[in-house]
Amino acid sequence: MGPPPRRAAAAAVIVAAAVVQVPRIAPLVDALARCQRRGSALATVFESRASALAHAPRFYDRATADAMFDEIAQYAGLNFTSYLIEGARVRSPRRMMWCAEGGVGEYRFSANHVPGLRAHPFTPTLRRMRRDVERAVGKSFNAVLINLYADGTEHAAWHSDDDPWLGRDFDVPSLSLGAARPFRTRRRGDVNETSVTLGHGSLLVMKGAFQRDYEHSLPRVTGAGVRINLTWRYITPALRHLHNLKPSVARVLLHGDGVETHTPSTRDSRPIPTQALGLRRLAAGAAGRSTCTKRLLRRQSGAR
Ligand SMILES: O=C(O)CCC(=O)C(=O)O
Ligand SMILES: [Mn+2]
Repeated sequence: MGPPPRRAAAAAVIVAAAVVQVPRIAPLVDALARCQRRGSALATVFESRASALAHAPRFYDRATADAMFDEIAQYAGLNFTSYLIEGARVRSPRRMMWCAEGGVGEYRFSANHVPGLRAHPFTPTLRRMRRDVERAVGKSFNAVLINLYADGTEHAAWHSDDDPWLGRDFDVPSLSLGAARPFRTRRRGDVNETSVTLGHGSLLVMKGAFQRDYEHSLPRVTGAGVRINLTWRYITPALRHLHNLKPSVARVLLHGDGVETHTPSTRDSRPIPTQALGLRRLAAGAAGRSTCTKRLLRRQSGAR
């Protein structure tokens, strides 16, 4: 026995209405999916002349980012590196590991970065991340610098990724996993800063002339947990031999005279407390110098 005729007629009307509504529901479903994916695509933070910063706060979903964090945090190659500054060995303010392929060898930030970071092969997880980053950015990358910050005291001092072997203008994608930390940028010689919070699974891209026009840093914070960051780079094959030259020297070789050099801003010339140098001294040697001089020495050494 079926439903009474009046109820059957009402059900037919409801079904017909639902069918008619399908085309109207489809955009709503799309919008919902977009909401869920929101943050997975790169959006511009700022653009200025030939430089830009773009950010995707949720490039990887939580579960994917968790699995990547758990694996990478175990990499045995993640260790402190050190710089020779006026005879003193100075430890880096975070652990690092350099992975490269296609014949790219060790990485030295500068002539003082001895012995530098030896090149490790890409793991399957790093290959997968590189593929995802390459798709999002539309460029190829043959190396990645992994940083591990054990807590909020570990940090990255103001610097630019202006290593000569990267060429002139290029994109540097930066993937973050673990504790969220503020990432600061400022135009060279300027005191105004822009800060972006880099959270678990986020992707930031420093684009174009960013490394020539801007500096960036990851300041100390209180109470942060472990954070991992991966900056992807493309080492230009013809420029491989330039990796261990100081930027000022290499710029002259690369671009000739007249190109801006990496001079400290007015803000950097102000004396700052020793602990703000961002590096732990392992040997005596610079104790008698002013904090300003120490800061300049560190910058000239390429330490970061
Ligand atoms: O950890 C970060 O977000 C920045 C790291 C960085 O600037 C670098 O490795 O050159
Ligand atoms: Mn950097």
